[in-house]
Amino acid sequence: MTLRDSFQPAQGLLADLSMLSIRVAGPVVHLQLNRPDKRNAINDALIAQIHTAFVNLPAEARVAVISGAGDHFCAGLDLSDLSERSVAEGILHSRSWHAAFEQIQFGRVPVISVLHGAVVGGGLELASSTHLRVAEASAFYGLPEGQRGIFVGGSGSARIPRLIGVARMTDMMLTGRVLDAAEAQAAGLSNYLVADGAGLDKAFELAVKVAGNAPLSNFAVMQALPRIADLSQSDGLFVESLMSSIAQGDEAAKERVRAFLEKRAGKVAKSVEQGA
Ligand code: 1HE
Repeated sequence: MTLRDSFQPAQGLLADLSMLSIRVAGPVVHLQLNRPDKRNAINDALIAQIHTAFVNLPAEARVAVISGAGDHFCAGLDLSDLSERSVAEGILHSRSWHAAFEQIQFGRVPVISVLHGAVVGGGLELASSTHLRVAEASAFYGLPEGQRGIFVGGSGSARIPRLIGVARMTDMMLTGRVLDAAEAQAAGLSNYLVADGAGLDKAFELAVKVAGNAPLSNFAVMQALPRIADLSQSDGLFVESLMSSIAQGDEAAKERVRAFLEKRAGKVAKSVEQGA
């Protein structure tokens, strides 16, 4: 039985998460945006459900995979919510997206997104808050905020330039340029590019690898790495020295190093796949 066949519905969820489908298989939790009739557009209820789900991941989860039901990953902000908001409500709304996506980037487990079809606006902001992005060939990426007369509000201005640079994001927002899957892979937006329909299996394969790492190594990669990148080199190296010695001091690290020295652990080997 493959991992894909062994997923079971998650038990004991705390809140109404009706717009998400959440299933677990061993250490992997799979969350699916489940609003395909609206192309998984994110309204107030769905952003709250995403936040709640990531705060309350099943205890056994060591890694999460997020994908979208239907033909698209996510059409971004539900535009039918937009027109009635005052400026003050708009700020709080944006902050609610920040809180949800912060929980993804700086939560308990690494998160892998599976991107297909439209990955636009807030959908791209969501994808940018995950740690690894697996794209299918059908994926296309846009920031139609510029055309809709608005601005990114779901952390895109902070996260997307860190992936593809301010210049590319400026182009996407000013001109409405849409990147196809190959362009986005070349730009560094996706980590892996696979055939249509192969994204989930690739993500689950990666999830099993990530879940097999020492928890403190994953913690350091998730929590220390992006923060160090935001520090001066001098401050960053100081934090690195602390983080690396904390990780090394953990019994999991000691056992893994011993395993290599005693020839019980694998060597670093060339990848057979190129870019996949
Ligand atoms: C929506 C939304 C939405 C679809 N809000 N209802 N995002 C956008 O500007 C993207 C707008 N959406 C699209 O460009 C297209 O819908 C797609 C390329 C994503 C998909 O096209 P398609 O042909 O598969 O679907 P569709 O026929 O356009 O849409 C199906 C239904 O979903 C339809 O509703 P229906 O009641 O007529 O069936 C659409 O109205 C609905 N739908 N996308 C509301 N986004 C925190 S700030 C973030 C700011 C942003 O994200 S701005 C970008 C918003």
